[in-house]
Amino acid sequence: MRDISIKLRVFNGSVNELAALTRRLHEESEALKARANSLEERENRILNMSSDLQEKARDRQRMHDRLINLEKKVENMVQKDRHALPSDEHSDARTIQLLLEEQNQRIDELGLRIKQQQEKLDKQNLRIRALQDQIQIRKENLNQSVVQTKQQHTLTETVANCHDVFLRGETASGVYTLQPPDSPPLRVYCHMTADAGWTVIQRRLDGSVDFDQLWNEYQNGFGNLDGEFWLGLEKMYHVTKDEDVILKIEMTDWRDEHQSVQYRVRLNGEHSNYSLQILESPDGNLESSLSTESSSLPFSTRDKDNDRKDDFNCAKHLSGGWWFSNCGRSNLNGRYFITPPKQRHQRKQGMFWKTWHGRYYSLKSTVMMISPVR
Ligand SMILES: [Ca+2]
Repeated sequence: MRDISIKLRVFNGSVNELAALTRRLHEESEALKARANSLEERENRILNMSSDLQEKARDRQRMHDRLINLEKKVENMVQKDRHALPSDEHSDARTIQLLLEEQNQRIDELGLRIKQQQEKLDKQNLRIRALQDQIQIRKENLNQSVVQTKQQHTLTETVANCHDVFLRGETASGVYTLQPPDSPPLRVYCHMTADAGWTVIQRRLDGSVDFDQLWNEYQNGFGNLDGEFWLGLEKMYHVTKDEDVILKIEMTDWRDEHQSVQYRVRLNGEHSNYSLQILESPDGNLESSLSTESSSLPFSTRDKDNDRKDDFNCAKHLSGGWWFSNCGRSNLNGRYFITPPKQRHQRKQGMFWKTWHGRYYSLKSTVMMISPVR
């Protein structure tokens, strides 16, 4: 029994071992099954992937084929094109090239011609400039001679007296230089009015200049043009030059009253001792102090007695120089008296105009002037 129980125990142990082994086998079998499943899944996936890849490979092949077809088509087309237009295009291109070459050649030629023309123009410009310089020089010379001619013309023909100065547009009284014909330039005082220029030949106003002078001084003139002066017989003659003039004499007395007389006269030259010829005189009493009995009255000074009184020297007896007739009518070149002298023989040496204030009244101021007859 013991054996049997031992055997049973052994058997039980074997059964237990078998059971364990069976469990292990079952577990292993399960694990193998799971692995097999997993492998199957993988295989399926790989199969799927493989078919995808195959599909893609086919697509790629199709694409490749299409590309090759396209390339062939393009090649054909290019070949066709090459063969289609060969001669025309080549000839056109050649023609165009030739045309371009010709154009270039022409442009080069034109450039050369332009350069030559430019050189010619430069030379002509230089010549023109030289000619312009010559013209300018001639112009300046011409202008200079025109100015000189004008000046000569002006001096010799037009500015013979103050009225000429007035006619040239000068309206201000003052000292001007005249250039009468055949005369040296003359400095004179011009008295300008609204309608005329007067050449002043004598002015007395303050006694600053001694008028008791000799022939030579009366011939050439003395005093100051801006103040008291006697222009001079020779200058008066050059200013009038054998032309009739208006002689105007303005006088002022010590009450500042004014008188004025006018004559149409001619002032003659040295050959007649600068005689005064009164051509026209108003009939008034005032004017009679300068009337002449004869055709003309020569000028007299103390050292040159040309008066009408044979046994008497008017200038010596009175004073200064004047167109004396018989001494007693007038003498505006007499002595200047601010206070009249008491002595009668002295008083008659003054500046007097007999038909205004008598021969013993010495005037305060006088102006004598001439202007051409208009
Ligand atoms: Ca005499």
